[in-house]
Amino acid sequence: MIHSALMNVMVKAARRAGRSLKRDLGEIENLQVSMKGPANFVSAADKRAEEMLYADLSKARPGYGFVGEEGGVREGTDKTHTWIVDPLDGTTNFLHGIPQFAISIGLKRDDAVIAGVIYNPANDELYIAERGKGAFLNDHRLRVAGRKQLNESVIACGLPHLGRGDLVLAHKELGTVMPRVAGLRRFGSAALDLAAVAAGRFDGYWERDLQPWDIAAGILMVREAGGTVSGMLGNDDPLATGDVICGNEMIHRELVKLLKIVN
Ligand code: 2AM
Ligand code: CA
Repeated sequence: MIHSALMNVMVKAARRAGRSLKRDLGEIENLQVSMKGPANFVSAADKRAEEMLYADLSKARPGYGFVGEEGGVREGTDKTHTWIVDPLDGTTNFLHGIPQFAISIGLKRDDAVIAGVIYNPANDELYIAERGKGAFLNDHRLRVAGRKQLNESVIACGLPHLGRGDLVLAHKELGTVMPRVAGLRRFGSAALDLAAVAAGRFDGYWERDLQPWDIAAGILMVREAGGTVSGMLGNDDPLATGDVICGNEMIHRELVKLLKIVN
C-alpha cells in the first residue's frame, strides 16, 4: 500500500520508537524483582520514546507544535499544526509485561485531527487513518462492527485509576451496562481500545477522564472506520471533555442512553 508522505513520516517515527519500547519490554522481566526498579525504568522508557518521536516528527515537519504526555507543550512557529503524542499508552500494562500498549500519534490542523497512527510494537499491529481516506490495520481497510443490539455486543471500558476518578459513578455505570451486554472488557490502553472499535473487535467503548494524547488518533480511527464518537452527552467533543463513548451509530446511541440514565 502506498502511504502519503505525511503518513510515511508518522509510521516511520512510530516504528522507531516502537523498537525502543519493545527492547525495553524485554528488560522489564529482569527488573521485576525490585519494586522500585520497574517503575523508574518504565518512566525512562516512556521519556526516551517521546524524545525519539519529537526528534523524528519535528525534523520531518519543522515548525509544527508538539504536545506530548511526558514533555508538555512545545510551541512551534506553524500555529495551525500540532502533533498530539502519547509515547506509551497503557503504561500499567507495560510495567507488568502485558503486551497491550501503544504509541499514539495524532496530527491536528486547526481544530481537527487529520491523521492518526496507533502502533503496538509487541504484536506489530499498526493502525493508521487520515481524514477522508479511511482507517487501516496493517494496510487492511477497517470497518466498525455491524451489531445492532447491546445484548450481542462486546463492550470495552476504562476504570478510574488509583486515587483518581469517581469510583461510585464507575460502579453505577458498570452495574447498568454489565447486565445488558454480551461481554464487558477492560484492556487498559485507551488508544488500543479505540483502535479495536475501529477494527470491529469491540462493538463499543467508553471511558472517562482521558487526555487528548490518549484519544486524538483513536477518535479519527473510529470515525474513519464508519463509527460514531462523542463525549457523554452524545454530541459533544471528547477531545474537549476527556470523556469518550463510541461504536457504530446504533451501539453508540444505546451506550449514550444507558450512561445518561446513570448520571
Ligand atoms: P497511560 O497508560 O498513558 O497513562 C487506561 O484506562 C487509560 O487511561 C490509558 O490510556 C492510560 O494512559 C490512561 N490514563 C490517563 N490518566 C491515567 C492515570 N493517572 N493513571 C493511569 N492511566 C491513566
Ligand atoms: Ca495515555
